[in-house]
Amino acid sequence: MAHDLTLWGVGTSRTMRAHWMMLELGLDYEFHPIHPRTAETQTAEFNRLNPRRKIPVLRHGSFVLTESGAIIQYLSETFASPDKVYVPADARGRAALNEWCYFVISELDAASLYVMRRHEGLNQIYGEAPTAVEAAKKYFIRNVEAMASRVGQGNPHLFGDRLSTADILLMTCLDWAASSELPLPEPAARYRQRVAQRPAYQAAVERNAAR
Ligand SMILES: N[C@@H](CCC(=O)N[C@@H](CS)C(=O)NCC(=O)O)C(=O)O
Repeated sequence: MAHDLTLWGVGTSRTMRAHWMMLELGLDYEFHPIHPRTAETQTAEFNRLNPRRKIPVLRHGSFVLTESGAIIQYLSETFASPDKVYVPADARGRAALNEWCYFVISELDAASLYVMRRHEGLNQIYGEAPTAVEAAKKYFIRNVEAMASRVGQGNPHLFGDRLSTADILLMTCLDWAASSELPLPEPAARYRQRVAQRPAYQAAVERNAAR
């Protein structure tokens, strides 16, 4: 492995983000196809990597990083060549990119989709909360509708011709929403279809399904 990169985790929207960025950047990496809440995330070795016992986890040499958003940002900045992934050099460019990233991670992922996941699919751990689930669904729909006018105005991606960390975050949330049967406004559905044509996206879907 030229870059000594190792990734732990498969099978979820958050692990998909890390595989996808690796493949967009053409990186060769070792990966451990471990799933959440399994014996593999409870070992002493994994606990040293991430005491929260969550995936994904990236190791680059001796540097260990958790949090899918931080992982893809680190990879994009460390390995990007300008033709592959959009990485702005100036403060306003970075701020505009961060605006999207923080919006997707906080409003679409943490405050909406993850609330639904915790209290529907994982209710044996986090408890039943039908009112919170209903409110999270409505909150997701409201936020996606509000952002829909800003996707795909003549551009294939959020920031023009090139893919960015924000696209990977948004796309994985739109896929997550679609698999939860949440309605997507037309511009968001078209954006999703367009981005899904990328070969690295398709390769990442396959890798993220590894057992
Ligand atoms: N904010 C974290 C969330 C990581 C996370 O919750 N990962 C899930 C799989 S998608 C997990 O490992 N869950 C294990 C658990 O809940 O104990 C990220 O984006 O990486």
